[in-house]
Amino acid sequence: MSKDYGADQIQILEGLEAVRKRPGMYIGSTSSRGLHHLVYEIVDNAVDEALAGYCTQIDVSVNQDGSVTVIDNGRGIPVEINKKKGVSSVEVVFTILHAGGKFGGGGYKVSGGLHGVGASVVNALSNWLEVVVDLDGKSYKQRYERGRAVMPLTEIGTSDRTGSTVTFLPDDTIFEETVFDYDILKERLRETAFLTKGLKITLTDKREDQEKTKTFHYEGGIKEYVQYLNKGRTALYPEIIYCEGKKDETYVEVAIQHNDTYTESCYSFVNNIITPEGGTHFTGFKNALTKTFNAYARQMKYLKENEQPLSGEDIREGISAIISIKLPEPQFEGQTKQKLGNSEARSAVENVVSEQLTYFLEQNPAVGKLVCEKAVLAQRARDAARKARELTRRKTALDSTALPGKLADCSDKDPKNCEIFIVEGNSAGGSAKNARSRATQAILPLRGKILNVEKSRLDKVLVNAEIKAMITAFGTGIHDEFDITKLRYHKIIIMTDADVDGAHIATLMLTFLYRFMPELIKQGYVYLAQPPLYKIEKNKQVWYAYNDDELNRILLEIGRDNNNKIQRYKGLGEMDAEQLWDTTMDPEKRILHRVMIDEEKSSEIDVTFTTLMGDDVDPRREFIEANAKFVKNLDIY
Ligand code: TSJ
Repeated sequence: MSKDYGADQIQILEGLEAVRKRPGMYIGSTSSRGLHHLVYEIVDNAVDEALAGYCTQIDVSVNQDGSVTVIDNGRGIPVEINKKKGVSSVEVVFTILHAGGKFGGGGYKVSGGLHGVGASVVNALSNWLEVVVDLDGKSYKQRYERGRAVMPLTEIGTSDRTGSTVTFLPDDTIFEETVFDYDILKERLRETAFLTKGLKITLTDKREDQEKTKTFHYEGGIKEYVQYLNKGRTALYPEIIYCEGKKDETYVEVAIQHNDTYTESCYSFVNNIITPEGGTHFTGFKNALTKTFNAYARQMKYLKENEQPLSGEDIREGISAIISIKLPEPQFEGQTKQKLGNSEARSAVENVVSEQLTYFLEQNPAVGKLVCEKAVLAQRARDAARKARELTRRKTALDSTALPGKLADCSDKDPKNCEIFIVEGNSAGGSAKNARSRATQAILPLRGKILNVEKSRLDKVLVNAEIKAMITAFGTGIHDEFDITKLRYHKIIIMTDADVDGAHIATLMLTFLYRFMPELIKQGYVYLAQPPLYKIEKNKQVWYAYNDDELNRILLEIGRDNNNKIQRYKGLGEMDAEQLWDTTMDPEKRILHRVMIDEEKSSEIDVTFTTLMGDDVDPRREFIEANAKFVKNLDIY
C-alpha cells in the first residue's frame, strides 16, 4: 500500500467525511431506525449473493460488546487487487461510496436498504469494522477504524470454507442510540427470509447470560408469508394462489389467499424493499385481479349480465397478498420516495398475474366460486352502507345539532387548540367532565367494550352506536368520505383504566382507528393517556406513581414507614375530578403517548392487530401483560 495520499486516497477520505458529516442523507436518520439500517445494509449484500445463487445461509449475531456480526457462506468478497484503485476489491467495497454489486461478475445489485447505500456507509459510521473473507483455501482479514483502513487486506491463515464475515460497532458519536433491539432485527430478518425462498437466516443475541437464537427458513417463500399473514384468521380456501414469471428484466412473484375477515392486507416489495405507498407494480396487481375476477364471475354467471361489475375493493375484501418484484433499475417517486414509478413493472405484474390467475381459476373452480361469492356480498354491503350514509347525511343536514348527546364538547372551535378524551365507562366520564378545561377539552364517554371491528364489515360498523358517536364527534366522516381537514380536534386521547380490561378497550379503539381511519394515526393525532397506578400519601403530602419502579423510587425517597398510605387505583372511576385533572388531564403535568405507525413495519402491525383481536385469548393476555411488541411496532412514545 502506498503511503502518500494520491488522488484516489483523497477521494476516499472525502467520501467517508461526507457520510460522517451528513449521515441522515445516507441512512435516513441517526436514531434507532438508522442504527438498524446498518445491519440491513450488510445483510442485503449477503442476500444478493443468495439471489445470485451462491449463498444458502446468513448468520447474524449481536455480540456482548454491542457489535454485530454477519456471516454468509457465499463465494467471498473478491480479494484481488483492483487495477484502477490499486487496493483489494474488499477495500474498494468498504471505502468507496456506492461501490459494490457491479464488480467481478455481470449481475446487478438486487436487494438493498432504504437508500440503496453500500457497505462503505456502514464502515464510515462505525467505530471499527472487521471483515474476514474465506476463499481458495485461505482466510483474509482487514480492519477499519472510523472508516479508514488500519492495515491492508492480510492473509491470516488457511480455510476450508468460502464466505464473508463482517463485524462492526456503530459509532456512538454519530448515533443517538447504539443498542440493537433483538425484536426489531428479528422482524426484519423474518421478512427477508420470506422474500428469499430457501435462504436460511439465523439471529443470535449473545448479550445476555442466556443466549437467544431464532432461525428463519421458508422453502415456500412468499407463499409462507401469506400463510403467516393469515395466521389467526380463517382462510377462505386452503390453496395459496401463486403466480411467478419474468417479463424482460422484471421478475414477478405474487401470492394470494383470502380469509373470512373484511380487511385488505396487501404488501408490495421491490428488490426486497417494502413499498408502503405501492406504485406501478401494485397497480398492475390490482388491475389484473379486478379484470380477471370480473371476467370469471361473468363467465360463471356469479355476476348476472345486468349487474354492476365487482369493484377492486370488493374483490380484495379479506385478501392477504404479497407482491414481490425484482428489477435492475427501480425508480422511486413521491414525497418519501417509497412509490415505484417504473412503467414496465405495471405491465409485467399485470401480464403475469392475469395469465396465471386465469389458469388457476380454471383449475380451481371451488376457489373461484368462494371469492366471487364473497365479493358479491361485499358489493351488496357496500351499496347498503352507502345508502345508510346518504340517509344520515340527509338527517344531519336537517338537524344541525347532530353531535352525539353524550359528548361534552369544548367551547373553542379551532381544532388546533382542541382535544377530545374518549373515556371508558360512565362514572369515569362523569369525573372527566367535571375535571376538564371546558374551553379546549371535550369528553366522550363510551359504554363498556366497543365493537371488535376486526370481525365486522363496514355496514355493521357504521350502525354501532359507540362508533357512530366517535365518527360524528371527530367530524371527519369515514371510508371514501373521510376528510381529515374536517377533524374537530387535533388531539384524540384514549383514556382507559390502567389495568388489563382498560388495555383491552384501548386496543379495540385503536383497532377501529387503525382499520377505518388510519390517517388519524399516521398524521399523529391519536394519543393514549396514562393514568397513575398508585397514590402515596404521607403527612398530608401526595405523590402519584405511574409504574412499580416509580412507586419504589418514591418510597425510597420518603422512607417506608407506617405513616405512608398507598392506594392502588383500580380504575379511573376511583379518582375524583381534581385527582383526574392533576394526574391525567392537565396538559402541564400529564403523560401522553402518541401512537404512531412505522410504515416499514405495517405487515407486522397487521399481524399484531389480528392476533390481538382473534378468538384466541392467550395471545391477547400475553400482549396486554407484556405490552412490548405493540409499543415497539406502533412506536408509542
Ligand atoms: F457488503 C459487505 F461487504 F459488507 C458484505 C458483502 C457483507 C457480507 C456479510 C457479505 C458480502 C458478500 C459479497 N457476500 N458475498 C459477496 N459476493 C461478492 O462480493 C462477489 C463474489 C464473487 C463475484 C464473482 O463474480 O466472482 C462477484 C461478487 C459480487
